[in-house]
Amino acid sequence: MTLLERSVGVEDLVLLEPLEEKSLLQNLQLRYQNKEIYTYIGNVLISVNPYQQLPIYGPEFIATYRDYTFYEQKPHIYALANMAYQSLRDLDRDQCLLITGESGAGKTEASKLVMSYVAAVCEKGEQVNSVKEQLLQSNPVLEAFGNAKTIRNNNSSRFGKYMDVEFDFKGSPLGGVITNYLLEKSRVVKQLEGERNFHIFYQLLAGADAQLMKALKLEPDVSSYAYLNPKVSRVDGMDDASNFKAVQNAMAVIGFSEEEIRRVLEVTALVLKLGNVKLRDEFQASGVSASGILDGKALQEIGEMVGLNSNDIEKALCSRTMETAKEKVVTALNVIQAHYARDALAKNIYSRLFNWIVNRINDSIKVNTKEEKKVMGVLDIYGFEILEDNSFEQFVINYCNEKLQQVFIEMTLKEEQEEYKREGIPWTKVDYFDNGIICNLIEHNQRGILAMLDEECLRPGVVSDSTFLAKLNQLFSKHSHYESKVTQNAQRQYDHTMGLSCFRICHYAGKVTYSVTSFIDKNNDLLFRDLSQVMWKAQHPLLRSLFPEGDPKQASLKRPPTAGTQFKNSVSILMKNLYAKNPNYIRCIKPNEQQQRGLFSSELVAVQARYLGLLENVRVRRAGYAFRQGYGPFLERYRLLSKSTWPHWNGGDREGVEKLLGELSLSPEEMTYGKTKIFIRSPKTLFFLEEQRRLRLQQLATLIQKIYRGWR
Ligand code: AOV
Ligand code: MG
Repeated sequence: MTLLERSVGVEDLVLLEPLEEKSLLQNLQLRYQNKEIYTYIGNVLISVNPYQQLPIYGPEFIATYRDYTFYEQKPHIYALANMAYQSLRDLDRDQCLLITGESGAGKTEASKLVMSYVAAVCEKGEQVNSVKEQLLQSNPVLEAFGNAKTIRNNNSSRFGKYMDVEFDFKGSPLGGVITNYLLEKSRVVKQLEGERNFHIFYQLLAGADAQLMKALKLEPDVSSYAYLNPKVSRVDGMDDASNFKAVQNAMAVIGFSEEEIRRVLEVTALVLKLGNVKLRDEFQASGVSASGILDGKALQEIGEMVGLNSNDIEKALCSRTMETAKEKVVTALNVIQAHYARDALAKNIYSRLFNWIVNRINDSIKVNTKEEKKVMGVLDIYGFEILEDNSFEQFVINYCNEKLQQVFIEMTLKEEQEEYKREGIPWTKVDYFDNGIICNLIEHNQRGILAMLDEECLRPGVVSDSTFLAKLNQLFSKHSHYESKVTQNAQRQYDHTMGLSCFRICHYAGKVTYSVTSFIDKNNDLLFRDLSQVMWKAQHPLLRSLFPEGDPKQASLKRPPTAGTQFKNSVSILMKNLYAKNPNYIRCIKPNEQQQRGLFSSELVAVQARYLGLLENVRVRRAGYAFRQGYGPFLERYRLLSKSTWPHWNGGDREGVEKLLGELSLSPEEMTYGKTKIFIRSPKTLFFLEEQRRLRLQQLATLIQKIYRGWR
């Protein structure tokens, strides 16, 4: 164990003196500059993104960490993975790994490191190896379809992912289940400046061979496609062409047939082509504005590829059928509405394709045995986002992070409490900021923002984003975590940074101003029936299967829940799942906005440290006993400090520790003897022990040198 190495800061922030934000940041910075990216708060791992490949991963390091307990080696993600895996295998406790942090902080990389660690240490065997491969290969596939270059991260996950890996009694993986959360589908049709669409589009154009390009009727030039931003066709250090091969290969390993892979690529190509379907104004004889196809080539190609009559697609894009009990009324869409319908269709096809891919992977990795399973869940979800313009997507992403923070607070306290109980030590209550009030503001069944949004979406009559906002302003004007221009007006506190169509939530991680524009639309997430019906008519089996509601026999289907409600429900299932497991935390930190190695911006890290509640976390950990360790490892480390235990000790571990500490004449309030662990109250005592140990080692080294010289 090397808990204290002065030159690189403390390895466990619990040992920080004095305990304040400044020293915490200095410590992280010092470690970062020494390429020590991992630091603990007790059993919570903090990871600062190095933005460079450090020589600390791979088989050699895995071999080291698998043989030691948590504190015996330098802090490392392998140590955390090992602790989780061992307690799953040996103690039969289902585990979950919660990886949090903002965009680009290193969550996805962390989840991959954990998975590769577990894959490396579990048992080998043909069957197991094939399951492992499938689980590992799901990553490149999901990243190709669900990740994109954003301003913050060249490989940003644009969906949330929770993966349960299931193991047998020996700890060998049997398979798993992936749950995905709300893909950011608006990216399909529009990206911010400097950002790209999902990787797969560029991979396809760069990597498909001539034959495939011909079959899909694609051109390699990114600028040929309206949905792709030609200014950022490439990403530094990312080889789209070779990634395309890797993705196809990964799909094959998972078990996609050649035909399935081909179908997936056809649907992907279809989305690209939809963007090139240009529409134009047309006027009907009555003078009503309508629309039509400007250039039929893209539409023609789509029709041929998926077995649809291009006139049928045109009709569905340019008009809308309203059905009442008695009659059907067809209204023409103007060119803006028709473009809107086209984009809605593209987004829907793509996000449904993504869900289909996740389900297809799940079919392959599904566990079919009835025998008892042990589960390790790994959560890698999009981080808290504060953009210049925040919309519905940021609202749900931040809501999810708010919930995760709640889990974190409750579970760290709970775990602390339970450990005390297990060890037979009295527990004293700790005060902390409870973000339940913010969660409630958003999710309360009758009076939460999501419920208000649903009420507006389902209410007959004229509804709009502004009627929704008016409702919020009326209901929450006095809420301590809600602000808007109107409510601020009432208090005569003008805030010129906030527009009239905005509301602001004081999240645990900071204030975020949301623009309500499109909230109703995005929550409704409805696709005109004309579009789903025409898609269902396609001969293309995959495309057709994505639009079951287009089947006329399904005409009376109930309206699906709104996007917000679906999200809330899946978050609630996720929470239940997490609460049922033993949590392990990885708190990822982004050291700079430039995505550059070696740069550590204290201001940026300070903000993250605050909202990750690092200081609070250390306080909770120190409120009772700052440090605890099993009697065995503790004795091993410090026994050289006592004559009774050095050089030989033949008694039990606990007696050894009692003898040792007794001899050092430390104050008795400083420590408590638990059932299996020694608990030490203040870090100072540990500093003292460490210092004594260092001096003793020096003494011993000098002694050995003397003896050695004497020999010569
Ligand atoms: P994220 O998952 O937290 O962001 P990533 O895991 O994608 O962030 O990390 C962003 C980039 O940082 C990676 O592509 C790597 O280049 C680099 N990186 C992260 N961790 C490491 C590491 N341990 N070693 C080397 N490089 C690393 V987001 O999905 O955007 O919320 O939404
Ligand atoms: Mg990610």
